[in-house]
Amino acid sequence: MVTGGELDRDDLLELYRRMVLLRTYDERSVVYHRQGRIGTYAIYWNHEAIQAGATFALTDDDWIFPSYRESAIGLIRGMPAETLLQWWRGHPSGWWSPADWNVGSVCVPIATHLPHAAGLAWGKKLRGEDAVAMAFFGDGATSEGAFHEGVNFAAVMDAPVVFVCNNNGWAISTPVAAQTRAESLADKAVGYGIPGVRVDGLDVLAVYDAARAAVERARAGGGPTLIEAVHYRAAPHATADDPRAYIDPERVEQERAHECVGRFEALLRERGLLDDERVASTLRDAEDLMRAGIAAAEAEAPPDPELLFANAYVNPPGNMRNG
Ligand SMILES: Cc1ncc(C[n+]2csc(CCOP(=O)(O)OP(=O)(O)O)c2C)c(N)n1
Ligand SMILES: [Mg+2]
Repeated sequence: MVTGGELDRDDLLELYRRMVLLRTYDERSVVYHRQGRIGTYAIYWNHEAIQAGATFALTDDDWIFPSYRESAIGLIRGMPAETLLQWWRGHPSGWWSPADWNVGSVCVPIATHLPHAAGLAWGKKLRGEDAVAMAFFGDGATSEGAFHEGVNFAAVMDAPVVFVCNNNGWAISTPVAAQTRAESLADKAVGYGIPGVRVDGLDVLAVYDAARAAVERARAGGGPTLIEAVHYRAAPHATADDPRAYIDPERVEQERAHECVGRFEALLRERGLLDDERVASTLRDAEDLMRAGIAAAEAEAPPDPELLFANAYVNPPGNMRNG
């Protein structure tokens, strides 16, 4: 299905640029990890259509609440690559102030950022501001108490939140069929009295359309929406995972063959909006940004180990004091 009807040429090319930027960041990060230049990294290869498509429906005043799977989402707001890389290097300069970018801290504890999104959105509403919060989480997150608390609270308060569930079929090694008896994760919306929408998570324009409708509804006072973006995890859960122990490699190969960036690129070529030259220059720009980002991250002075204890103890125990 080709949608995104109201997007003009510049919008479509910007959306493509963001997808390529996200893809390049992800692929380079896996290399940097193997080179020992960043720590364990959560790969999001083939999740770019969800991340770029959903956030394309936001304005810069709207807030984004990422999980570790959307760790680089700040790129689409112009956040420096070195900041994001430093996060994975465990360097304190990787912790940005959420208010600087309207991007919440990367949440590793599953679903814990959903109540944050609900609270922020409710607060905005109480203040008469029309900002929307968009929270990203996985299929596994829908089994967590914080999912229930966040979605229920947002629904009851008509808080302007868009809940974007990336259903990639797996919570590490737990398949979605072992996660829930619900036929679809979007069905869970019924229990909260809010709309639930299911989209193809590899179709960036379908994701955008669903997000745009949800954002409009939220901004108009209609409350939250749950979007389930369905796809299939086409890479390991993270660099520390070996999925050969539990996944069918042939299925993964099939998924990789119709990955989302190439799919959008083909559509734009068909529409005469993209040619080889622009494809190459878009990729080159993204690679340059990453090269500069890792160089800047590595040029930074190592953090002071004392920082580990700052704000943790009024009186550090004896075994944590120097000498
Ligand atoms: C509260 C909590 N429990 C367990 C974990 C360990 N853990 C890390 S990732 C993950 C799977 C999450 O799967 P899903 O929500 O589908 O997101 P995906 O990684 O597939 O994007 C788990 C259980 C965690 N980070 N936080
Ligand atoms: Mg998952």
